[in-house]
Amino acid sequence: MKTLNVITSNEGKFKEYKEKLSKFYEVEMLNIDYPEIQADELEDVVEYALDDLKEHAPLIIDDSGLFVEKLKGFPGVYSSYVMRTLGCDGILRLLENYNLRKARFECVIGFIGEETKHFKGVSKGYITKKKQGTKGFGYDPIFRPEGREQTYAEMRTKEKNKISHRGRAMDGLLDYLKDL
Ligand code: ITT
Repeated sequence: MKTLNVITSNEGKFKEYKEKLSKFYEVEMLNIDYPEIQADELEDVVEYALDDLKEHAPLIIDDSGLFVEKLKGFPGVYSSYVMRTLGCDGILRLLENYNLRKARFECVIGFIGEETKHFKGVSKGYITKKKQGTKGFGYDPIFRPEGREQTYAEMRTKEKNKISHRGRAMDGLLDYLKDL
């Protein structure tokens, strides 16, 4: 079985990649630093980083973010910093006075195999009024996907992967790989 390196520092992301891709690949986590530029679009961050990582191919990197409508897309590309500083509680506080709580998660996978590709996945949903659930990672306890009663933190990895931004981006990747 071919090895696919997932370059990330985030164990939660890796668990999701492993759940969905290990049928097809030996999925390995490589926690190595790569340059992350500050850009308006996740795609640009991924594009820049890939250049530095070619020696580890075949590989994927993942840049994701939570975009809250009432906050004009914040934290978006700043999601990592905001998680470390304000956390889920900070987002809940910023939305304290709002009933309209639409948000979306975006994930861009950068892939280097025979060629370099991007795959994007989006999941729409809502920020809950309080934290719910203990599974998952990051903003999962405060994000309820559209059409569901549970937050991502109340779902098993397999269930989240069926509908999530990352799961959808992985569907694009798998679709591409099956045609090679
Ligand atoms: P990398 O090493 O892969 O870059 P990271 O945790 O810094 O790991 P990102 O910059 O892509 O990853 O993620 C931005 C923030 O959004 C970070 O705090 C994540 O925990 C959070 N996040 C990303 N995907 C998420 C998901 O599926 N559910 C909840 N939070 C998520």
